Amino acid sequence: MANIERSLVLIKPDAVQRELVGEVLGRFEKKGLKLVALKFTSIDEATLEEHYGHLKDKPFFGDLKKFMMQTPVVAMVWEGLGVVDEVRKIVGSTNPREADAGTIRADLSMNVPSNMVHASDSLESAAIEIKRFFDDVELFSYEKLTDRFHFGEGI
Ligand code: IDP
Ligand code: MG
Repeated sequence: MANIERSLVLIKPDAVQRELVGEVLGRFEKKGLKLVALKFTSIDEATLEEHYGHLKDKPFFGDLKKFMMQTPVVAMVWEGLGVVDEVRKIVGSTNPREADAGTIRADLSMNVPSNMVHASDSLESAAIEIKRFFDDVELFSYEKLTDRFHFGEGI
């Protein structure tokens, strides 16, 4: 089927601390995206330096790494039509105070780096990020009864 994509999402330590894991996960689930991988895992510094390599020269990089290592994170892969953009829409802009109401970041957070979630920003980065957090055997392909509503012709 055309345009079926996968995206990596991390539920960050602020959401874990604030007991909002279920709330965040539920927003993706309710949208009709398909969960294809899920784990609770801690991220080491070397992985963060890769994952946030584009920010390594920023003055907040040290704080960002410290924040991301405060607790384990929930790592997930979601699948769906145009899912990379859909997930970014549900997540909202990086700065929660500039994010649109209705997004996870606008509704549930106020600050950076503690903005609840990471989401892949392109198909290319999604492919790299999924490999960073999951082995092939941890990614599942399966049929769901709702696939006919959310995938393909939609009937
Ligand atoms: P994104 O998460 O929306 O893709 P990026 O620019 O890739 O945004 O930044 C990655 C993460 O780094 C953000 O989600 C946020 O947690 C943190 N971050 C971004 N800008 C700042 C900042 O100005 N101060 C502190 N943390 C920041
Ligand atoms: Mg980013």
